[in-house]
Amino acid sequence: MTTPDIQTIECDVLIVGGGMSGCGAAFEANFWGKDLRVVMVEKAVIERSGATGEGLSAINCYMGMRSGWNTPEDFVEYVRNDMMGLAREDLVYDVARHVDASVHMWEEWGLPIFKKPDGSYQRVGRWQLPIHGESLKPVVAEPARTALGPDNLYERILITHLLPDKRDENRIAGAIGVGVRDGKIYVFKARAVICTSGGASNIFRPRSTGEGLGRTWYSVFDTGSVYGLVIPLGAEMTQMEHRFVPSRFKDGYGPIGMWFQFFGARATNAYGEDYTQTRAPDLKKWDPYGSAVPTPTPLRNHQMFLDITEGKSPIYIRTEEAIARLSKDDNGEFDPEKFEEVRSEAWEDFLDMTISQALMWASQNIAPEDTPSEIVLAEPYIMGSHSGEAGAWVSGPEDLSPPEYRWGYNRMLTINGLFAAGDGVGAAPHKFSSGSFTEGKIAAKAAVAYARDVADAPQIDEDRVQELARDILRPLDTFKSHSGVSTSEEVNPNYLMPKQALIRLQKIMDEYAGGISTQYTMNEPLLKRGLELLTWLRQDLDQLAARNLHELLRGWEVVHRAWVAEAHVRHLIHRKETRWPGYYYRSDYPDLDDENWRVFVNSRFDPNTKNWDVFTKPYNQLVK
Ligand code: SFD
Ligand code: AMP
Repeated sequence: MTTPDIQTIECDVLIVGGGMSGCGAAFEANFWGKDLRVVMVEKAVIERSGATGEGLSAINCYMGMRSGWNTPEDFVEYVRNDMMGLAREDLVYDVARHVDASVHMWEEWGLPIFKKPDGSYQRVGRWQLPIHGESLKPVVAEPARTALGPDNLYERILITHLLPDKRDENRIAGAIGVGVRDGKIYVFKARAVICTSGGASNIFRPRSTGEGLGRTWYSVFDTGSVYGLVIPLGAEMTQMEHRFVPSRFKDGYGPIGMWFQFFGARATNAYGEDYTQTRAPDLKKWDPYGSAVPTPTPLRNHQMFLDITEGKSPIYIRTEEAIARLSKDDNGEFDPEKFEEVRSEAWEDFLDMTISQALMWASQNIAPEDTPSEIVLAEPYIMGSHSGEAGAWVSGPEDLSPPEYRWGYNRMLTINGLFAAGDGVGAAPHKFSSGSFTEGKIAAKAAVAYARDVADAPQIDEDRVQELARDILRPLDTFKSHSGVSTSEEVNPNYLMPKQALIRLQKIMDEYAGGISTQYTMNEPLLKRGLELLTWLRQDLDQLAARNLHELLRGWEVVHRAWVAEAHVRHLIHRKETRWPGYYYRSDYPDLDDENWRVFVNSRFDPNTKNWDVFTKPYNQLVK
């Protein structure tokens, strides 16, 4: 048995994850808590970690208040419709009123934003700004690194568990994890913890297989840790049944927003029909949301879905039409200079953000000015910052939240001293990069206040730490003890490898919880059977084996993903309606039921009894 080498770090505020919201939290915590020790722990290196590590080509959440473009009220209305009636309006408003300042700060830090000749920002759609965003993450990470200082940033350490206080299990005391370079166990003791460790890709079997395995839309490094850390501690969750099914360029997963809104492209089916036109009558059934402008994201998917299931694939995004239109001068004549500009913007859109899509174009001889590209509906992602709203149930801001949405500090979970932001916060979607960073700032200000207010220092149960340390390293021991009984290291009756566990998880979710192979469709018996299979998978995860520290990291990532999967299925079972067609379909409850189900579905896993409680919380309309 490996003897754990344990190092303990004490601090006031601990930030778990250095992505978009973690960097916002670090910057802000330093501002309000100059006299406090603020520590960040990150499993990778913050200049390229998380969803924006590859870069982005647009900032998708910007109000433009100084230009009179939008108000926070407008944004709440948009988000409410896009979520088909269900969002925490206090949280959405809170992000909206602060997000522009974050974007202006990024520009000061060096982020190039597309400008018009008069110096004003160009726009993509109503809320989006085009950027030269390949280096967005380093631009945002550098001030966070500086704010923390060299002694307070712990990189290449994967947090596996959060730690409750020894005297009060409803209070946070820190976190524990493993160094993925040195194999040491790190224990962080903190008065307040902000969990910002990201949403979940690869819960469902992805469309990519074989040579493309590992390519997904959301970052493969977003392993649902923000949920996998807070659920086992007993935090209340909300809207975990919600998922985001993005329509994306086929096989490279290139985003479509810039194409639809900046380049003004259409999508047509194999027979040249525009499904947004031909399927307009199909939206009626989903009123009042079917008539909303713009059409909510799930319903845009639903229209495409209807064409696909009627056998009208492939669906093409008409890049060639859009480029031809944008390459004309004021007299409607072809303008070679304009053409070159648009063509380079088209390539930059992917080279900035989804490089593999540019590679797909190159490998398939696609010149976007000549050839349309296929788009498809991808596998589901569980997340809270994009067009998905899964996450923790958090306390809202004091000036906006009704009593049932407020029990303490802003963005604090139902565990005292534990905060979240970005993908971690539920029912507050459409934050994207800029809103996640902003929410990190909001959470950090409150966490600093909590760390100051809480009288006594946190206490960690040392026996529990020893036990967890052994558990964390166990996959290495399991491998050492049992490898050799079979010819292949990867096939062994005594253990399963992280990759095998991941594929098993994805197969269960795909087939029983509405993935791509079941056309996003499910019913209660299927979900219950899936839950049974997940329970057995969860049992087998105790037998994970790891040949090295890399596989140890992958193993714990699967454990976090399995928590996400279980929460997702339990919530899906509870909501007896189809609220988001295009994201999923309940064949046993095929209709939207606003009368009974315009409520949040919440849950809590009890760490003592190991039971789940799933229940509803009221929706409160704050913006008329
Ligand atoms: O085109 C642990 N996003 C977009 N946002 C935009 O503003 N514009 C876009 O253009 C967007 N698009 C887009 C986006 C993402 C991706 C991958 C693509 C395209 C291809 C969304 C945003 O990126 C997203 O909303 C935010 O980044 C969310 O922020 P946050 O902080 O919730 O998550 P993160 O940034 O992934 O950071 C998580 C961090 O945690 C680390 N981590 N560290 C320690 N221990 C553990 N156990 C950990 N687990 C995770 C991670 O390494 C990471 O640093 S488009 O599609 O619309
Ligand atoms: P995407 O690139 O698909 O992630 O989209 C980026 C942003 O643009 C998100 O806020 C989307 O909801 C929005 N968006 C994408 N396509 C459309 C569309 N056809 N109409 C309105 N909004 C869109």
